[in-house]
Amino acid sequence: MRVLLVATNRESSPFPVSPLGVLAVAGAALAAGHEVDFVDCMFAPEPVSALGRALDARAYDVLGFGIRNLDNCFWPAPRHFFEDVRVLVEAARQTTTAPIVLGGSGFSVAPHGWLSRLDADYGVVGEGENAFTALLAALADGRRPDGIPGIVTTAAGRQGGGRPSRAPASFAPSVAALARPAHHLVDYERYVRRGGFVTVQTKRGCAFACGYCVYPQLEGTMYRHRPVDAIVDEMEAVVRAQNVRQFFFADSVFNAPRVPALELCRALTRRDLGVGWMAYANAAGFDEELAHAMAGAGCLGVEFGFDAVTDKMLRAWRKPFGQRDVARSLRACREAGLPAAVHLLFGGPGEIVDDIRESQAYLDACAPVDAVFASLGVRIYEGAPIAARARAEGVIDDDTDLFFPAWYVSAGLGQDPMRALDGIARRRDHWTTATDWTSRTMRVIQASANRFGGQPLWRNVREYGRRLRSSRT
Ligand code: B12
Ligand code: SF4
Repeated sequence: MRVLLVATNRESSPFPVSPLGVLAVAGAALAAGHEVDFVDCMFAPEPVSALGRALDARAYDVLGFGIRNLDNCFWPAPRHFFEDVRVLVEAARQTTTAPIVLGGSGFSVAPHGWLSRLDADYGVVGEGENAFTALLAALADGRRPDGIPGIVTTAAGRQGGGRPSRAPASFAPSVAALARPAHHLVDYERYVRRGGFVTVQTKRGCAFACGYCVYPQLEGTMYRHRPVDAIVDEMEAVVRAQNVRQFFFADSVFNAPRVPALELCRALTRRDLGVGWMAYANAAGFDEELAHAMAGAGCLGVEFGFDAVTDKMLRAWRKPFGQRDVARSLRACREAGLPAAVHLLFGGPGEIVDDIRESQAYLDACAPVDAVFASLGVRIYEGAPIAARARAEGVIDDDTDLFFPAWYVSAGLGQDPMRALDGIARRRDHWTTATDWTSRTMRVIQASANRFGGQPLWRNVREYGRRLRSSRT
């Protein structure tokens, strides 16, 4: 079959993210013997025209649209990506009668919301490799794609009326056998020049169940590891083909489980590809041995998604680590010379302003970090544990359409929680909040840091903070 895959994402904050999901599906379709063309909307001045040119050049049997983001999960300045996708799907509909398939993480968090609003034929919930190739095989044979795990149809989406309901995702029993993502379809140099990376996954799944998180829904709750050599081979192939050396491991949590992460670091050190990489980590089992192994393997900096650092809020979010693990992780980075940033998520169940103060005091007492990103407001997604709590508390009701953002912000943070958070965050140069990220000055700084700053982009946050704070006083 002739397949056109379109990566619809154009979000450039915090940097343009390369379309690993679509490349994974493209790799699987190529391996199954299909012809695949690709349109990357990220840097296209006119995405609809770019799509139109591809459709004019060739007739396709199937069109696949990759939807990475539903919205930007950002309470103080929410942005929804429905319109970006709608114009593309409508333009395609006017040009071709080929079946249209939607997929991607932004699709999978709200599949019925998308299918009830767009004139598409099928959606793939969860992993795309097996589901999409099975769908292609069925369409090629003229069979109805009934019973393929992960495939939802527009009719089902319409019945749902966009209302909260979940479709079961499909997960490959093993990711070791999946085809390699079709990295050759992307011009990585353009991403890297703007602060981006080549994205690679080392495993899928998260075995934890933190209160707001949908990652286990998207990737499953069982860890499925890729063989270490296959990961390093994949990176080496990209380095050889495109001479780019900046990588991001897009695992939900790089360091959990710990032993495969250590093994990967050792393999990277042995193979000495001259690459630099970043990853998201948490505090579970993060220690000096791992920090040293990561630094030796080319890690440029660790982003810790702690979300909380007080015992009370770590418990409230059901995080799989405690305060002592936080302190140990930060000390380990310090000792290994690894730059570290901490992400905190304020506004969780039962949180009060004193908890923000306590978080700051606790981090002050730990080994210093380069940056603290303090977010406020929790995006409520269907199926995440917080959705049930928000319903029970009357924040949302059974009819709330979570395709559009709804937020949980603890009432204990008062009438103006942003102001409360800013008041505390501004006492430290390396703490930043949405107020900084949305300021014009900061956006200009971000754009130029992405182009000229080197990685990690956040390593100069303390300096920017000092200047911003002094320019305000
Ligand atoms: C790593 C990551 C990041 C890193 C990216 C680093 C990098 N260089 O890639 C950082 C921290 C920068 C980041 C930023 C953001 N992210 Co993020 N990120 C992730 C994460 C953990 C993994 C994404 C990934 O690459 N997965 C690996 C690939 C292989 O999986 P995949 O993309 O899902 O693709 C599979 C399927 O979806 C499907 N598929 C994909 N495309 C297609 C196309 C077709 C046609 C078909 C049929 C199937 C299909 O098949 C693929 C293979 O199985 C996910 C959470 C998760 N666990 O999925 C969130 C996630 C994708 N991010 C999300 C969001 C919102 C963002 C931000 C907008 C804001 C934020 N809060 O950080 C920014 C946007 C950045 C941008 N410019 O677009 C959301 C998206 C959904 C939503 N809620 O809107 C997720 C799901 C997390 C969440 N909160 O729910 N992110
Ligand atoms: S927040 Fe992190 S550790 Fe917790 S469930 Fe989500 S991905 Fe897993």
